[in-house]
Amino acid sequence: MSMPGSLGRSGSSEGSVWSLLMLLLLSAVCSGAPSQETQPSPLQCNLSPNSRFDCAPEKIVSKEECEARGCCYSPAEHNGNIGQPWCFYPPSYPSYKMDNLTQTDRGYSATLKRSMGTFMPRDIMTLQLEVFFETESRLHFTIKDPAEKRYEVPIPTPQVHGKAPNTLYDVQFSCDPFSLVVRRKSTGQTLLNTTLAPLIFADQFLQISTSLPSGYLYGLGEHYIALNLSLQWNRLTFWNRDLRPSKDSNLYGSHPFYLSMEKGGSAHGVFLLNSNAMDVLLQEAPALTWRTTGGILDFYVFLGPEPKSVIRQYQDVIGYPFMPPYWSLGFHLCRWGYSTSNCTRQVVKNMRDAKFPLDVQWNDIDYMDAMRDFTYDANRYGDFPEMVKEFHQQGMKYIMIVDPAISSSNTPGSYPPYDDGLKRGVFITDDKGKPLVGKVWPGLTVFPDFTNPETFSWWYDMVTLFHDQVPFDGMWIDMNEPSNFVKGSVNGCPNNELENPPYVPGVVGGSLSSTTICASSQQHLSSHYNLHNLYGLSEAVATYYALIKVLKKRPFIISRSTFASHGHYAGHWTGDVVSSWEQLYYSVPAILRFNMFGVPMVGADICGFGGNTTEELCVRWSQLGAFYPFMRNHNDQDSVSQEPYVFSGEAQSAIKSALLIRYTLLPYLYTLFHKAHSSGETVARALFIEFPTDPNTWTIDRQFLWGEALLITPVLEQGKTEVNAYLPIGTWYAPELGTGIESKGQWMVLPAPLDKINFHIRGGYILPAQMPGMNTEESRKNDLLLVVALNPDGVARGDLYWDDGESLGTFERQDYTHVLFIAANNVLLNELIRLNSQADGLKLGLVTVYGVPSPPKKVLVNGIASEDYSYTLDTKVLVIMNLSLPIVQEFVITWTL
Ligand code: MIG
Repeated sequence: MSMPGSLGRSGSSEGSVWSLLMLLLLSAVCSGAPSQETQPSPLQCNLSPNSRFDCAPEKIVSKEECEARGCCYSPAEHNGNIGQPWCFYPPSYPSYKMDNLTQTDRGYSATLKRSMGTFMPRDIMTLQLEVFFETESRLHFTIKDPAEKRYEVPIPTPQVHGKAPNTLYDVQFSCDPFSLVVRRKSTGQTLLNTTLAPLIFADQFLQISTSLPSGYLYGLGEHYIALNLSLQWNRLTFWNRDLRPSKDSNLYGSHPFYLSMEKGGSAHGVFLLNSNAMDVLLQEAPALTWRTTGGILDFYVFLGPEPKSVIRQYQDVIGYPFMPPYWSLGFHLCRWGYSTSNCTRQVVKNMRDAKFPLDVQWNDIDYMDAMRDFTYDANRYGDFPEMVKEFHQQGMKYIMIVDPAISSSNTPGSYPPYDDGLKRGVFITDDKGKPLVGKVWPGLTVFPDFTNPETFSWWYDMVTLFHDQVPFDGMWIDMNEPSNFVKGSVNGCPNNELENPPYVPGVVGGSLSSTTICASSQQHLSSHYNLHNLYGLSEAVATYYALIKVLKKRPFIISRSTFASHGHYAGHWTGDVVSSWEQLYYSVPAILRFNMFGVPMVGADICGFGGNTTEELCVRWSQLGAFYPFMRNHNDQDSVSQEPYVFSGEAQSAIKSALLIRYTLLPYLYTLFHKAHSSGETVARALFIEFPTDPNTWTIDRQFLWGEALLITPVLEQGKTEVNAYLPIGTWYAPELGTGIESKGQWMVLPAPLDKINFHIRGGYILPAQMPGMNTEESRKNDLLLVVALNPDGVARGDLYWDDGESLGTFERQDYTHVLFIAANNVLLNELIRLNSQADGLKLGLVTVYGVPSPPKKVLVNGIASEDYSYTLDTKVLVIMNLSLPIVQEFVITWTL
């Protein structure tokens, strides 16, 4: 059914009649002159503070300057990080007028014209609007300069022909001033409404504002901020930067995507595909303003309606996450300052001796010869290759750091990465066309331009040559904002419009070249001004393709800098977090946000990177970190040691128990990563995503879920031995208690002594688990365990995804095993969805059933009575042992009550 206002249908006669009517209506509006032009009236300046949009975004203006712009002036007190604007647009401020709205085979197209310029230089007076009804739940629209091609973000997006026959949205336009309104048909809720403030589209300043349906807004990373974003005059800046996580700062990555909750628990998302330096302004109207400094306006709107669908629909555009190797879900250990290979060996040995699981040992820049990429120090790391091979023999993997900046001050002929790169023209150039020279760890450096195809093949060659010597398993790419120890370059930057744009977003340092290279430096695809925010992504993509060819196995890459679509290629760690309780807490919203961005492989440096940790902090951080999708303890060179084995016996056993819980749950975690890879699900999941109809969950960011079935409640404060937990509606089993808690959605205080991380299993779910080992090579051979958490009806379901854990494209080639587990009516059975030989040796050893109301009279395994079980009356837990059931064969386990 076409609803009034819908322009979404053209197929049925009803649709076309309606569209025709709308067109008539629109043209009528467009030809009529608006009242304020026929009769000039005094400015309407009596707008409520929340409805004021900044008319002086680029500088502080006086009353006179403000009024000369045709704007209203009213000084106010400062609150929030930017405060309400003193100079703001009156409703009559000139904007674009829409003409020639026509139907196309993909949606609509129209011309937007402005007759008067703004206060910004080089307004583009005529624009082209294209609206694409791409899918039922995805609307796409662009606003561009029809006369001159402008920079567009070079990431692959779906190419859709034709127009979705039915849509969850409708779009309405008004002509003068131009605005666009997107509504959800089912509820009539307005999702996007650009009427609130004028559209500005100047060469280096593009601004569009929209209303929001509620104050519940998420996303817009990377920032050091709570999960639910504050709308109190908040400014979020996007310009990738090497900066330890701190408030009101642009950090390492840019993800211009938000998710907004609507009344009733529906959600929608908006993605602005634009990589220029950008600010997003939030105010309590509630409203959001995008301000970007170049490119085009390229918007996607995702209608959900569930938050989960919004996130999947976003990933339909940017790409689903890569499938990680199984070993990468184990524990990773790193530190800056392992000065020799023997020192690194000793760390591994200490871990073994103290019986901590460890899958991946890492090295920081210490291994390098004079801190140069693709070299190793002949004295301190002379037996580097042997060290890595030894780790492999112990069932472990190895990862080392690589920085993008290439040392440029070597004797010619002595350092191939530079000599070869120079010959092949792979470096970013300055205004004279010469490689731009900055300074990073090795001293003078140049910066590879990963938007150049030649750089891809040069990078592949360097990675290959190094891997021929040192058989590493993955790469850690740091400093790729790109970070630079000098501003711009050793010669500074030229004075031009790219270095000093008319509007500089709220970047730390006040200048685009602060801690990075000159904005006007030149890359293959465009200026660095346009491409800066893609530097880390482009390095990740080059590294991904290099590793596929070199390893012929799944690449594993952890990158500091990221942009939308990063998760398709690599993971992320949250950079130089400080060892503090505050940073411990903020790591939770950070991890949850990256999961919403399609980067599920994410973690913070456990125990903190900068500064000295304490034993208590490190224990709590390890407990939380055991539930980061990416679990790595990493430390700065000057801080006190924080490897698990340096602490007291009590602390060590607390950390060990958290690690063993993680290792036990790895089959579940791996299955979640498969779901992320195959269908865009989140791994670490915010509560509101799973329970969107419960508004209590909308602000929770001190707890989170793994998938649907595991609720994690870490201690995030010093000295606490209790923790507040919200249990959403349902049954929740704490493993040590057994008995389920029936919650209607309520807060509880849980005991949380130092040796305990609280987690709950959700009734109705079955988790695949496995006996832990000292690494995943060991654990993958152990017996499987099933944790069956019955709901009040005695029902539960779950599944296991299994493959060889490292080959490329196992899912795509269908070379995997997928088994469903179903419990109902006192029967547990499996259903074999797909089998491959990898799961052949895998046996189910033990089943734990939570929520069995009374003692079983007998237990049958495949029809044969078994005595190998125990039942505990006060916990209502049934444990069935010594099973030895091949997972690739059907089984039936029955308990008769
Ligand atoms: O300028 O390689 O965020 O994890 O230990 C510092 C040394 C460079 C920053 C990374 C950090 C790493 C450090 N690096």
